[in-house]
Amino acid sequence: MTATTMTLYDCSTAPSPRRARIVLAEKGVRHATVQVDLRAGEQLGDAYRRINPQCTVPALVTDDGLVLTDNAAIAAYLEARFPEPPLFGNTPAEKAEIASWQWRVEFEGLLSIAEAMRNRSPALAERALPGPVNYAQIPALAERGLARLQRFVVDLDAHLAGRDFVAADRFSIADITAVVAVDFARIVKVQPGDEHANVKRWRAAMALRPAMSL
Ligand SMILES: N[C@@H](CCC(=O)N[C@@H](CS)C(=O)NCC(=O)O)C(=O)O
Repeated sequence: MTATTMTLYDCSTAPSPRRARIVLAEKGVRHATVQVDLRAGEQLGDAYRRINPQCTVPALVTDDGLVLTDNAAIAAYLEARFPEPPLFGNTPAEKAEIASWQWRVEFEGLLSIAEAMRNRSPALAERALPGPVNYAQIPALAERGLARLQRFVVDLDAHLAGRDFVAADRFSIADITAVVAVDFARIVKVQPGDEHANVKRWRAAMALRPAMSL
């Protein structure tokens, strides 16, 4: 474990902070955790707003005084500060392939789940997007999100045929993001089935990494 003190603003049930939790664990970075109660709306309260005006988790307050308010910043910072093990690849070609899949998993996977969930959950009426501004739900977006998500699982399955990792033939940030997306898809009742044997094989292999149980 690296001797340093950082604080992760987390929510144990939410997918976005899980991504940061896994990166911290894979890098072996010791940190404190503060739970933010999203169901109670704590992210919108004054105290948390002072830490992260975007009113989202994760946020990471580093030991050198930075406040990092999204996964992209957190992962980029941790990779630069703690290069081992590399999660963004080593060679230019690896970095490019990992960045490409990271984007695809975010855009086709995570955003589809968010569309499907946030545009139909009664608990999120007026909260169709995270952040300080309220937006009304658009039910058609929930339908589109579900269709996109189902397609994402099919495409991921085809991509993983003959592969052990999402990108560059090595464990990377793209695997972390994909695990979080595939697991959280259950919130809209999408789960890899027998027809997605490659996703299931890859997910079972990922489960051998202790960080993936966080
Ligand atoms: N860009 C952000 C998105 C974070 C995000 O959307 N977090 C959700 C939890 S998964 C959140 O804070 N939601 C608060 C809300 O719905 O009000 C990141 O990935 O770091």
